[in-house]
Amino acid sequence: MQATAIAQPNIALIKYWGKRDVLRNLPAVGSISITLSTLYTEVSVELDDGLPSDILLVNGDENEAMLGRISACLDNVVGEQRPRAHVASQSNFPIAAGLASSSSAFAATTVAAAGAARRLCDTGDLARMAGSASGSAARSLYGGFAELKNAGDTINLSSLRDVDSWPLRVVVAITETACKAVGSTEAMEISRRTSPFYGSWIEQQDNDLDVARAAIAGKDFAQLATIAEHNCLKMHSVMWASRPPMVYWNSATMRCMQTVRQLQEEGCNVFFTIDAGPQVKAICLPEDEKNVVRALSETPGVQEIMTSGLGPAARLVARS
Ligand code: 2P0
Repeated sequence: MQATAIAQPNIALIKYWGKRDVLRNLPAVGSISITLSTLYTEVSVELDDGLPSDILLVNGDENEAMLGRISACLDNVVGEQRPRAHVASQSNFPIAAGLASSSSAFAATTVAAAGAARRLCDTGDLARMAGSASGSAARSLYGGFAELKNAGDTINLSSLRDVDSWPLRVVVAITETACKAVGSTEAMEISRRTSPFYGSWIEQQDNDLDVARAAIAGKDFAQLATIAEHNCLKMHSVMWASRPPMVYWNSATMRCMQTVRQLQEEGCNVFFTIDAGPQVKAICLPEDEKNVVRALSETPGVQEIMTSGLGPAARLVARS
């Protein structure tokens, strides 16, 4: 039994950072994201009674490091008594480098595993299963703008806007393609245990979510820009003040932020966000994309530019 799914990574505008239940992987805060269009991960899962153990190929190479999390994700979706699986994952962008590759990889794995097992689930169930594998993956079960609500004993996802109703553009400035030194899962726990700012980060999140939700409902770009940058910088302040400090930025990351500030001063509708990695994502209105691409390409230290619109939800593409 085999199935293939495609998922696009999502970028949080109001960030998830910190867990309230590590075992069940429940986030400590809600988050709001946009799902991208041009970046994607395709995962095929083949359940095979004859296999002695799970096998994972990432971009054609066997990958032991991620195998444990992928096997746990399959156990959760298919059941622990399941046949072993051959899993092959292919992404068209650098992985484990702060480009949200785990969001698309675990969303696609969840959908492909449910498809291979012929398990019927609604989107909310798939999102909860993807989220227990990787928190951000839950949001890639939705296209366009999505919100992850952190209420009660579980997570609930909802769509805030569909893909076409506010066609923002995302310009990604790649400043480094090597894998990050500390993964998000571990870094979040270091922040929770040691950052003096962690408590106020958690306390203020509901307000940031309210402001961003209203900005998205009203297509208020300026309001979304202000709250998204503020939320991003607060998350990085929590990281910087952790022990050991976690600084994901490099000098080109800073220069990209200055480029975005300069563009804003020139009247460009653009704002930045940065995740657990050194890449800068500049979100802009379509009419400003050309200027944003030009300015970021000319910024010293930028190795590559990727552009994207908003994209669709994770989906099954083949089953046999
Ligand atoms: C986010 N990030 O909201 C935040 C912003 C990175 C910075 O979600 O431990 O891979 O697998 O649940 O989802 C990256 O963390 O963490 C992340 P786990 P995940 O997009």
